[in-house]
Amino acid sequence: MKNKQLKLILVSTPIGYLGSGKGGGVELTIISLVKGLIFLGHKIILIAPKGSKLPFESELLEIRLIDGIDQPSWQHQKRTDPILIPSKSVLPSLWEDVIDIADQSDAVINFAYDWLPLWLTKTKVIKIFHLISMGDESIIMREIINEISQLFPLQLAFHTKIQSKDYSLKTDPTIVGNGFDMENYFFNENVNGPLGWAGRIAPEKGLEDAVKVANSLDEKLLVWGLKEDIEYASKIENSFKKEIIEWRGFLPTNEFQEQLGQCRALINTPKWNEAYGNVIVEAMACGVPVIAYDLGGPGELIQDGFNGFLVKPNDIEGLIKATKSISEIKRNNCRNWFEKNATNKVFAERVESWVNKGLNKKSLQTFKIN
Ligand code: HBI
Repeated sequence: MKNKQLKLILVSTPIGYLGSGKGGGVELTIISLVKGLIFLGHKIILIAPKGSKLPFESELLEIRLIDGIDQPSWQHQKRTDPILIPSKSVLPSLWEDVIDIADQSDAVINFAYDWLPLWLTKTKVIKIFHLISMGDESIIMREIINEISQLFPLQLAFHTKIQSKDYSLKTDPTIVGNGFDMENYFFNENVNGPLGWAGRIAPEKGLEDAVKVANSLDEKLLVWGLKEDIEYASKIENSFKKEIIEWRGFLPTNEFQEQLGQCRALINTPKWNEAYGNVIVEAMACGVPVIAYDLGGPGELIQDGFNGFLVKPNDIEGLIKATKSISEIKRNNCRNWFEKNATNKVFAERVESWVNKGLNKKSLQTFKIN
């Protein structure tokens, strides 16, 4: 093992158990990172809501399940909303468990986009590293993230630079990207497949734009993802000829990647500052080029003309034009980009160096005091 073994506590999102799909991209991030950190030889304690399960076991992994009511999602609250902690909330219970066992660990990594764990950092009771999983969705979250950035700059990380720019931080935060288990994705060289779209079915994901592209090319669109906003989904369906959308549902990774790999392109249409864009990397891992609005994470992951095309946000004509030229993209470029930048091993190495830098800073401080 390259570096000293770390004992790390990873704390999951409180908006649904791991495997429910309610945590969106964070679920995949946590599962991939745990596997990557274990591959590097580190000891992991994962604290997550009851019902959480991982698709693998390891003697280096302990999972602690905590009961409680889901936290309301910031994606469905207003920017000006106060912090809401429902009674019997799982959020404080998760962090009470962390506090109970924190002395057995070198560091804690928080994946929740919530005020409580960020505020806890200020008490210095435990050393918490935060991987922020969204753009700026709430005023009170923006304030506490800015505070932590000033007080504990080495303990804050984002998936992409463009996501971190949302917060106009005074100090440059650590950017760790994201990563997915290479063994779960198989390269598919088929260039004549259908068009695909994947993500939580909700307004901020802009599915209607991709359907307009399929409609104008008079072909179907395969759609994967949790139907989070039912009336949004049916509103789209009712404004087009029924047969355009082929709903494939929220599938486990192995089935999802097998189907996704058959597409000649994935169309990605974020209407918000997407922090990263997991599905974009999953598509590339299968050799599927991505056509995406140049907004948020996708704008940083896609190299226009190399592993996909970037289009001005909301430019449907631009999406259609790019779709017609997608055969210019070599599918190998997509897979190679993934192997170099976004496997869970590469991601785990970036997280490992982020945490080590933060921990060494502490020893540096004690050294100074002595
Ligand atoms: N809302 N309160 C809260 N906490 C989270 O951790 C959270 C969320 N909304 C969405 C979300 N996490 C994830 O789906 C995204 O960060 C990807």
